Amino acid sequence: MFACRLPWWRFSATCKLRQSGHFVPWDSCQMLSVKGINTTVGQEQQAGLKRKQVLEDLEMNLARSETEALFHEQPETGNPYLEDTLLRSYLKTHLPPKVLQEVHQDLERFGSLLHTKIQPLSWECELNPPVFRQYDAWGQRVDHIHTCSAWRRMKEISAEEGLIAEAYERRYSNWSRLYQAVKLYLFSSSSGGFSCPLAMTDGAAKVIESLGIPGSLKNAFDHLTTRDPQKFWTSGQWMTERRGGSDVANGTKTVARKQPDGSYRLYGFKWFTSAADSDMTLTLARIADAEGQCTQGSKGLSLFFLRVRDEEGKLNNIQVQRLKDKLGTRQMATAELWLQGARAELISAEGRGVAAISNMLNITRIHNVIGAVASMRRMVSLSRDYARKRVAFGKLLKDHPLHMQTIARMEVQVRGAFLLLMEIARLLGLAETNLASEQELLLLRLLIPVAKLYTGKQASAVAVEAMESFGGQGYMEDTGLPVILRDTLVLSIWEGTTNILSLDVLRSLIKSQGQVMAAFLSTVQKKLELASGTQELSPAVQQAREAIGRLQQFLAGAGSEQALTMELAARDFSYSLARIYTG
Ligand code: UCC
Repeated sequence: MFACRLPWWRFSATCKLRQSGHFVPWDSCQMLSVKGINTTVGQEQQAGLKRKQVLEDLEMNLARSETEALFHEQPETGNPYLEDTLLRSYLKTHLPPKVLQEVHQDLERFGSLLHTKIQPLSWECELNPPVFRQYDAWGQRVDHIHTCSAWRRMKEISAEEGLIAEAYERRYSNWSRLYQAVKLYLFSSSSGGFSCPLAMTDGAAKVIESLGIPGSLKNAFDHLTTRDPQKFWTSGQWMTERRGGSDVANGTKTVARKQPDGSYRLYGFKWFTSAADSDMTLTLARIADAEGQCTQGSKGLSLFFLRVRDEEGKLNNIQVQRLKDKLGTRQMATAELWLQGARAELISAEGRGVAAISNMLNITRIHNVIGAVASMRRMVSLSRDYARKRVAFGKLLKDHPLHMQTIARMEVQVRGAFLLLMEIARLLGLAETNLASEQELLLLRLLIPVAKLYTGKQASAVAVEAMESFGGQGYMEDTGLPVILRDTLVLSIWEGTTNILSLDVLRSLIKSQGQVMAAFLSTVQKKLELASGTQELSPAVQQAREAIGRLQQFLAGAGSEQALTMELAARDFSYSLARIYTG
């Protein structure tokens, strides 16, 4: 017995039908009850057979058509570059015409590749996460992390597309960094998690470059920045130990022992080592003196370079304890590693490890912003496409004002975050080509933590909101939407949590004696002038300028009470800066 499924406005009139495997619409139920009255037995049998046939035909067609009507239209996106009108208009407004011409062609080609070839690989990475095999069949310890072919292909594509190389070749001078950021932004949500090793690879290249590419690191730098997929290396960033990843100064226990040849051997336990299949890494350790004693705190930390495996693929006195069981980013191997005398090279001045690795941190934090903006863009694009196709309450979702208001609000978030990202990439490009003014350098220092902390949080909120715009479908694993949400949730955690980044905003303020704020406000003022067409000082900026003077006095005389006030205000203050700038 099956109840007929009726349109919602006819809920009151259900009927029953025997011996049917399908839902039968209301009209055919009625037909059954009207026919078959006042007939002879023979006629009735014949009529019965006929009716049965008609009914079966009807049932089949109607049942099929009703089932078809139940299907949801799949949301789709096309070439992500061509579809991104804000990106294209940004490039048109900012890039010199010749650069724009070349970049446009490459991005159009890359966008098409992402849409047709790379996106399917990304799904393969999700379905085939890394597998760790500790022993071989004969009991030998092998510690092998097996990655899928799609993941390995991502590595080749990254080299071929110059996703790291572009920033260091500087073919477009100060615009190279922005161009690289745009390619990474397009790649990010189709990368199957490969953006993570790329972030660290970029950070490692940046550290080596900032050290002047010493002879011993030239080979590594060349591998990190090559376009040859056979030679391309990725790097890890092993900062987190068992005591956690935020308080690096107190949490790092790894000891470095100097060897007669000047190299070091590292002993310790690294708790989160992302992309553990990387070729090399940068890591922090404490150098032991002749008595085996180490300096504690930040001043005892130095920065080391090491190869993860030798030429034969044998681990560098490293044992893999296990892979992490993560909520998201499951495509990528994050491992716990024992360093048991790993051979390493000291690359910072002794005790300057944190300052040296901060170059890496700033790059990976920018990559975090790239990931956040890219994931928001993808979710909102899918949501918009769905709204054009999906009918509810008798009309397309796009014709429901409240639904569209919700999408429009998300779109505003993405656009603001995107422009903030472009601004940071533009400033970094200027800094790397020695074209940045003092003010631009200060602004860059402030905007990196501000953007990281703000967009990391935005991305999760937008992902949740966008997921809701698909109704129950958004919650279904095989739509791929939950993967985006899971992977987005890490963005406010890794590379410095929201609070740690808020304190970094304070650090930049204190270290510059408030000068980062002066740079911030005068830039905001210029932008307001440009937008309004008047040179008049906006009252808000005027007030803020006066506040800066007070802030500088405050910083100069800050005691423990003021420090507490500042710490408690740090997060809201940082959020405000992000909102003002994106506004
Ligand atoms: O743990 C992680 C993974 C999480 C797991 C997620 C799940 C796995 C997912 C895997 C998927 C792929 S990631 C690692 C996250 N950790 C961080 O990002 C570090 C967070 N902590 C910080 O950022 C702290 O603020 C520290 C470590 C920087 C604080 O260290 P110190 O030593 O206490 O800091 P100081 O003394 O203030 O700074 C030391 C020097 C100073 O320079 P000098 O000595 O010249 O004055 C600072 O100005 O470093 C400089 N410095 C910076 N310079 C510190 N930070 C910066 C900066 N951001 N930019 C420039």
